[in-house]
Amino acid sequence: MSQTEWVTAKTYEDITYKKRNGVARIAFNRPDIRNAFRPKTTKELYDAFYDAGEDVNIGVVLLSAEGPSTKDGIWSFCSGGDQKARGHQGYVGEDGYHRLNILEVQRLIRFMPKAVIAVVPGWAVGGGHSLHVVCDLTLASKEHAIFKQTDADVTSFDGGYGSAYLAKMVGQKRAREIFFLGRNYSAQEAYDMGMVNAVIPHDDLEDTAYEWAQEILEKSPTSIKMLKFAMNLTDDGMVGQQVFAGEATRLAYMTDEAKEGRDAFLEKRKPNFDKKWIP
Ligand code: S0N
Repeated sequence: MSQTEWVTAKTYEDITYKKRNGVARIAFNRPDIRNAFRPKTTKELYDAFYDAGEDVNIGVVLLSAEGPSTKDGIWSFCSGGDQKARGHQGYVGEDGYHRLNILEVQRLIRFMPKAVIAVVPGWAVGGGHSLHVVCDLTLASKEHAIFKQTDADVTSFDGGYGSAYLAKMVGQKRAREIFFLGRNYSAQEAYDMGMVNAVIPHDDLEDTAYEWAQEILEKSPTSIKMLKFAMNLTDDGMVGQQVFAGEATRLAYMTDEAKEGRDAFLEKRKPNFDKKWIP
């Protein structure tokens, strides 16, 4: 059934989660504090991303943000770790333990067999900047998106994808400038550096993201999945190989050879593979 409107998939406190025609939209919903994330937020993000990854009717995920702030009308994507929730060992959850589980969310986005698009309506700062970096594509509001890395201001730094992978994206000199100086960059400047795919008039941002998602949905799902994993592989070491190779194994399961291997074991006989070594 074709859904013409977004339908709430699950209700959370710190995020919203909706689905529409093969697209999932997960959005930060703490606009009054620039969509900073606390452990509760990352737990909810993990839950929603996991659901979107498992849902066979979903092919593309948008990571966006609700807004603007009711206090001052300013838009934000995400301002990273909630500094008010930060203790001396990490970010303190409701159970009193310190965590840094935004990295688990990053890995879910990175290894999800579906395209994830960051939809940036305003500030993308600190860990929020890192999240856009780890997404497959980024679309940014022409008027309101600002990219900034404050990790070195608050001694809460992302030495993984947020910095090292960013350097592969924009080059070493630029990445070091972004982190060492912590300046503001407009959507156009971020586009010129190669970390944004398109600069979109603010009022068209969400519709454009949905349209990009629909274009991707017209492609072969297996191709999108394998291409994402192939492009990840060289930067992800053995884990990248594991993810890519796992899909190769799954494709091999679909061959007559695999069927014969399984059946021979179950029937307690020697397998009779077709002896053609196709180059
Ligand atoms: C976003 C900024 C630049 C916006 O400035 P602006 O527009 O002047 O607004 P403010 O007046 O500063 O803020 C409005 C209200 O929002 C609160 N607020 C903003 N950001 C946060 C935040 N991150 N945490 C808590 N509250 C926040 C303000 O306090 C203010 O509230 P009121 O009105 O009540 O005073 C500007 O706000 C800014 O610079 N924010 C801080 C950005 C920041 O330093 N973030 C943390 C950076 N580090 C990380 O995120 C890394 C975290 C992490 O998890 C990690 C660690 C290791 C490895 C990987 C990661 C990872 O990145 O994932």
